[in-house]
Amino acid sequence: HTEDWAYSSDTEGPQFWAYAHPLCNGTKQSPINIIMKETIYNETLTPLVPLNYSTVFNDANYYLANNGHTVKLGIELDTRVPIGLLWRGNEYHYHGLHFHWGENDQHGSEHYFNNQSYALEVHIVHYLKDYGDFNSALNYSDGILVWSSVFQTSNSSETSNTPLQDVFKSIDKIINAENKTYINPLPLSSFVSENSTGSYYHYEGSLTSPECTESVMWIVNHKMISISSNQLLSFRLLKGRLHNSSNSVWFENLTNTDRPTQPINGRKVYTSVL
Ligand code: SG4
Ligand code: ZN
Repeated sequence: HTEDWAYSSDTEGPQFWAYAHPLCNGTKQSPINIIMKETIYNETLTPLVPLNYSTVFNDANYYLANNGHTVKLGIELDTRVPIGLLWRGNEYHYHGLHFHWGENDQHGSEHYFNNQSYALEVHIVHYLKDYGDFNSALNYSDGILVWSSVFQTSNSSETSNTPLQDVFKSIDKIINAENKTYINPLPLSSFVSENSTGSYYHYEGSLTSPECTESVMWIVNHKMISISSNQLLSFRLLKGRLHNSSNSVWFENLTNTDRPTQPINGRKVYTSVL
């Protein structure tokens, strides 16, 4: 086994991650299947307060990059303006955003709702500002907050997602690992379902890829975002990194970039939705 990891492979897929990345065998892993009727209403789950989520930084460079494992959105900002959110008295700052998708519209999201996977999931990754930076925050059980939205497709053209059209049509330009392309500035709020700061599920878990660190406060929106089937097609053409195993070398097909759901191990899933 190598340090390298992949989503689909004989020797580097999710069932082998723990050999080189032992935290992936932990008891608070992500993603999970959210069974809605088993979630527990909790009145302390107050609405998230986004900071600069609607701001378009016209002076910044916004880009999409294929890092060999996912498509990532990066923002190159000159000035240090806080982008992030307030939640339960803590300030979390934006670290990055990426997607998980599947080979067809019925599969791809990492979190399941009532045993059902959906076409796409976006993760907006934040770290608790008081811990200094992303890497330091990984040392604390509440260090990272991932705000997640699941996308649902339909074949009707009315469901095409206009705010994200520019993002989706640029995926064609980053088919190979390490490709990068600049896109028009857009607000981060485009990646969150509308009016959803107050209705979400919350549980404590991990990063969903190696090192699988158990430091994530998960916030999974209740409301899904709509997207047309066509807008998803180019995700499925993406290529990952060059992988090596004992007797072969290959470019990973970057689809089904979802880790299987993990055991709940007695954890509680809370909801702000009455
Ligand atoms: C994927 O491996 C992404 O490539 C990583 O993003 C991401 O790490 C990692 O998943 C874990 O994040 O929200 N799915 S997750 O738990 O965003 C981070 C990048 O490396 C830190 C850009
Ligand atoms: Zn993710």
